[in-house]
Amino acid sequence: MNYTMCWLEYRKLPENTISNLKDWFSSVSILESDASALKNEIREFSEKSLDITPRFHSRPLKKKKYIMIGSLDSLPFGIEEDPGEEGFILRTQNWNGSKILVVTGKTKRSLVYAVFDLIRRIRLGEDIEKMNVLEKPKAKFRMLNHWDNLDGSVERGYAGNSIFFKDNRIIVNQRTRDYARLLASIGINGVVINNVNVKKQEVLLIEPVYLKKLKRLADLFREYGIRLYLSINFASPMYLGGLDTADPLDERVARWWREKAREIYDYIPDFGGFLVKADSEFNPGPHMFGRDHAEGANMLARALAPFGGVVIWRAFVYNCLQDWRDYKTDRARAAYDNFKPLDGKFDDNVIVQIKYGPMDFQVREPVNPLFGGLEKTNQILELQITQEYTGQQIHLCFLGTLWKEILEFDTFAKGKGSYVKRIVDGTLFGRENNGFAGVSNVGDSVNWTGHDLAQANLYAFGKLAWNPDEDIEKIVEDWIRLTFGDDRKVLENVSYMLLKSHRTYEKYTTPFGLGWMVNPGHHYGPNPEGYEYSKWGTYHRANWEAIGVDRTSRGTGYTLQYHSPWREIFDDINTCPEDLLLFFHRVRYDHRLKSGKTLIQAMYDLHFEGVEEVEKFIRKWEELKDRVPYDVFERVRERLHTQLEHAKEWRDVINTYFYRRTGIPDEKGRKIYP
Ligand code: BDP
Repeated sequence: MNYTMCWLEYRKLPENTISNLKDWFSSVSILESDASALKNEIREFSEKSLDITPRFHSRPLKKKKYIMIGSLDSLPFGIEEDPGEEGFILRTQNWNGSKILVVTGKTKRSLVYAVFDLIRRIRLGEDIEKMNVLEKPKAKFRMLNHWDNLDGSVERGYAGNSIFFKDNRIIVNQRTRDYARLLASIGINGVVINNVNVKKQEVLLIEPVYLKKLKRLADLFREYGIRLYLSINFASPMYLGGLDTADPLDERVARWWREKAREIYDYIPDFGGFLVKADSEFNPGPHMFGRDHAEGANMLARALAPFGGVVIWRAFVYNCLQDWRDYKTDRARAAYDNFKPLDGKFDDNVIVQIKYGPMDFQVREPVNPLFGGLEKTNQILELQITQEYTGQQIHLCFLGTLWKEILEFDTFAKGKGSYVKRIVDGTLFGRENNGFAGVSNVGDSVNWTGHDLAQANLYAFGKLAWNPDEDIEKIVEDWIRLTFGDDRKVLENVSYMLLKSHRTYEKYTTPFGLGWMVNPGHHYGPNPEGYEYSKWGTYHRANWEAIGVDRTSRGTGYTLQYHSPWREIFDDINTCPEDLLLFFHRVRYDHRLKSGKTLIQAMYDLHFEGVEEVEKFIRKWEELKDRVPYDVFERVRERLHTQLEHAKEWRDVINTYFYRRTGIPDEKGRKIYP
């Protein structure tokens, strides 16, 4: 094996812990047939962490202490609580003269989750004798989206090549299994393996040549409770079926999709469904045929419905060639303008997948007003785990803190308490088919994520999707301890770095909700006007006296897409949260912030501060030499140094830009341009 196992790296536990656990793990009774994934995991853990090889039995035992694993139906006694379809119970109790740790749930998938959770708890030091856990995931869909191309490249991938594709072939190997283990251990239950941009030459993925191998992949995923999904090209009936249209209301098109669905399900009976990027950034969609998104999505949904599949339809729809001369055009409005009128028109097995903000995964954006705007539509919150605009896994940027803020945002859709997390878990509007999607940050690099510490983003995504109420500090702490062991110093320093890193990145790049000052195309590194005069533009319209787009009711009207009191709060420059000030308002550089500083001075200060914080991260990391594995230490250290260099570049380019625009010098007399 030439890659690490991230938080599943089972290291030997301390001797006293081992002696307490040996009895429990030496014989394990598994009342399920076909439990190889469970057995493998228990064996792997026991051998590596406890130095024993467990024996498996298919019946209850006569033994003082042991672990009994089985679905609720298979247990020789009743259990009152209802763990739901995917939840589980871990409980130590007396039964039939033995002390047993019962590991149970309703479904195969729930048992997988239970076993991973048991191992996790033990590794974190929980007492097996006192185990009493009932866990249920809050949201039904907990998915990863891979933007992997069939040729093996990964769109916006910063961790090497695809783990699923190489030279137009599908890979199924030990690494695929290990990936499934990683995902199951954090509760992910669905994976879209191919890019949302399905190029013409990639439509073949839903043809038998590929379905045979996809079946093998799906079989492997299934052992870990993961369903396979595919991105499709809306015009497939034209490319593959020889039709002259892909009009969703044309019966020939609908029939083609019905037959295609049947064919796919013949190979993969529990196929999850389709992810569709339609009428967006040159991808075909129903608009091409004069139909709307609901008509497009429902047609596909009806083809999948007989087999239990879903259509996940992305709300990332905007005019990417907007006319930048037109002051009224505002990309921020696009998702809401496109989808709000369709609320209630989607079938039950359609889910609209919405990016967290109205633009495109900037370092900070307001929460997309479709959350709270849509009441009668299933919704998935789309987050970007891959760090496209947040440092491309060269910069340390832990995103869990940002995601937590998004989830805790109160939309006021049904009055106070209408949090985003209650929308995505389905409870606010009483919807079942809701959840989370994260654009994966994984590739075939040795550590899966390029930056070793970016593994924390993947981990935190899964944990928040399972339970958005969990404290982000706790998630970080667990990840560090599972990954690096129990060294206090490591815990202290790494959690300091992770929890601060997003703010730090924001400070030296684009604070105040500005976003976008990146190099066009690849999106790395500073370029203050990179998108300013571009057809793909998103504009800040800086001149000598002010910057920002007026998105208030007096401007583009974007604030009106929010419920009260947000529309009023965002509308007023005095109440608008300052970290989103330039998203909502056009602001003079001499505008006084709450701190008493002018906007321009705060801009300078934040950029200097951001760089100083990176310097501090480096000091914190240096202290961990010999406390974390040598190769990890070196890899992270190297990236931190690159980050520092690039953070300085950001600071200098952005500060110089503002200095030259305004002619206002830094009050503190620091050197602004190199
Ligand atoms: C943008 C990416 C682009 C994706 C697009 C999307 O730059 O590569 O195709 O989002 O989400 O962030 O469809």
